[in-house]
Amino acid sequence: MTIRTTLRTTSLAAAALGGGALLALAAPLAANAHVTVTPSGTAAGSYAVMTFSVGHGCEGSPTTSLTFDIPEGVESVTPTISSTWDVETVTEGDAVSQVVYTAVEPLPDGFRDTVSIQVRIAEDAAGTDLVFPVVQACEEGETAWVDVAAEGEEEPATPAPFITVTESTGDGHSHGTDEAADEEHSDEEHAESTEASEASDASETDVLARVLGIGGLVVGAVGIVLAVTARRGAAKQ
Ligand SMILES: [Cu+2]
Repeated sequence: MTIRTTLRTTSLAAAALGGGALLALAAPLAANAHVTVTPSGTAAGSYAVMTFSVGHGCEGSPTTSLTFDIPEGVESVTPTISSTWDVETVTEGDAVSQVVYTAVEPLPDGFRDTVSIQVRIAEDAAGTDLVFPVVQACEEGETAWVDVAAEGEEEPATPAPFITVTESTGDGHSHGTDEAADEEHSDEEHAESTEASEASDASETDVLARVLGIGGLVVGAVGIVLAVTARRGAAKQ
């Protein structure tokens, strides 16, 4: 999937202008198809809904299950029931250590779906990253979205979704913003949740628009030069 996206992006951009700025465009477009998380909130000591999006299969093979590891810093786990996934939890002692979503029907490559887990973010987790490693199993093969980039490093090929916990708002039993959860798929929210690791859809669109705009200017300039040349040619005769 990643390869296919990259090729398509490259040919699109190449058709538009050809040449240099293309690699810069191709990378973030491919990155957006990973398993990503959109949190309804990130405040320490609050309840928040983590909505995970799966945007493609395993190299073309349909997705059959998603197994999430629940990190330290999460104090309660309440998976959201889904009509397209069966859900079960794995506990270690009192705590939920894993949440397993199994597709009712395998999710075909090229289609996206989401699963949501409500968590309580620990009061003392402010300033830390909560990383949710997830193994995507497919009819053929699997992809382990478990890698974490060290500070200043480039994003790994298969990054684990994560959020950065913000300061407590002081409201110890806040259930977060349910309205925000309902709007979880707006571009704006997607941008917020993925800003640490990925370029947003919006900024890609901007970049693409700008590149196409520049391409248009170049084509326009070439047109003028040709016109001038033609007229000079005509004048000489
Ligand atoms: Cu991807």
